Amino acid sequence: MQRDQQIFDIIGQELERQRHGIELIASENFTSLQVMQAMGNVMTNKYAEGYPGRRYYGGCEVVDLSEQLAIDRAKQIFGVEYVNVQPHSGAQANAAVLLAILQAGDKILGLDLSMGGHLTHGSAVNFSGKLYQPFFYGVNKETGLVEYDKMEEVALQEKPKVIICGASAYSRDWDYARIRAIADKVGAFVMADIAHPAGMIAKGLLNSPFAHCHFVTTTTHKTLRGPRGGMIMMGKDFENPFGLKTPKGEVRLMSNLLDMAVFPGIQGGPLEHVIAAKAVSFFEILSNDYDVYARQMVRNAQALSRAYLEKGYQIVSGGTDNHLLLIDLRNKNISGKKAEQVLVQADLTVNKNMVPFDDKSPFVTSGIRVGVPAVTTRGLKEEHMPLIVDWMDKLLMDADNEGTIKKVRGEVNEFMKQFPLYPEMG
Ligand code: DSN
Repeated sequence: MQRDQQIFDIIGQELERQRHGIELIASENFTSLQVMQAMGNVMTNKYAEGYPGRRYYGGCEVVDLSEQLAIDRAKQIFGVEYVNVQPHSGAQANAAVLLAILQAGDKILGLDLSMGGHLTHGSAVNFSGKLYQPFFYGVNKETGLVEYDKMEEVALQEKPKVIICGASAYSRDWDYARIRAIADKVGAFVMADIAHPAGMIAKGLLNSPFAHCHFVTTTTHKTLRGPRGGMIMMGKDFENPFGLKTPKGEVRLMSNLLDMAVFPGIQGGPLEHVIAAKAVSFFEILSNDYDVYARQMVRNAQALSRAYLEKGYQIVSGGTDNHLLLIDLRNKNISGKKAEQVLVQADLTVNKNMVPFDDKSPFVTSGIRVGVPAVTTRGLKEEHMPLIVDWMDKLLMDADNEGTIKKVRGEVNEFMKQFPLYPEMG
């Protein structure tokens, strides 16, 4: 077969882009080389619908080993009883949990997307807002903190079947015990989506959701630094409350319902090559190196936060407990869209983001979201965070000056040479 040089050249360009820039998108990271190597393997050739030991195809005895290893390692990391490593993404993981516990039209309660929530927590443009009836809680206008009183008020009024906590742009920890107490008052399940802070939770640096939330979902590629994918967990399995039984009359456990919701509910064949790479990343998370990494992420985020505050930037909630910051640019007279554009031109990659009570559209926004998982993997430490803020401030305060953009881009590219990325790739 002739080599497809065109696409490999494009992949090479992406490698160079990642090497030269400062990656500050809070949901991105750089996997290890061995995670990537495991992802590009012969298991992509294998159909394995079903689960280890109970598949719908022959020849699954080897992929069973790697999927079981991924499950066992994830159980060890989080100290949980149930793990499903097959969801192709965090959105799929959330879809499977909702499919397992809800009927069409049921009420769900999540954090408003415009306040930091996620599309799959009830947004009108997503399956979660179309199939189910969504209600929302938000954050306080003054403090930027989740309003648990409002969550309780809406829960008592609407009696949702599930309360969803977790966010895409919220820099503070969650009170899972309080959420469970609210859910118990109305007989709701609790689903925690820890896609963003999972890495810190894995190492005990943030509150653990597992004792309080019935279901916990995550992605594997953000702070967990694995391949792109999703995962569902339960601290403890339990008898399904819907009275569903097997054909032999045995009561199905919740784990059976979740497995069935992933396959055949919403997915077909699992991506066994990606599951092998998930297993590798879990192996890495169990190491001391990852412990050091997780702690450095928190230190870097806090150093970044201090540097922004010193330059007069407004951080929603005033700071961070995790790996990200949401910056409200309204006092700096620049939109999120314009900020993203000028920063990206200088190889500082961020994403524009709505801030709570934003008066601009999601296409323009008043803020940017900034995160440290990727720069921490590159090896940047606390002392480097003020440098990043200095460059950003120069760009944002002089956004139409091509000369400033060119100068900062040159400095950024030169600076990042100290932090090699995938040197093995040449
Ligand atoms: N796209 C993810 C993020 O950037 O946070 C959420 O799905």
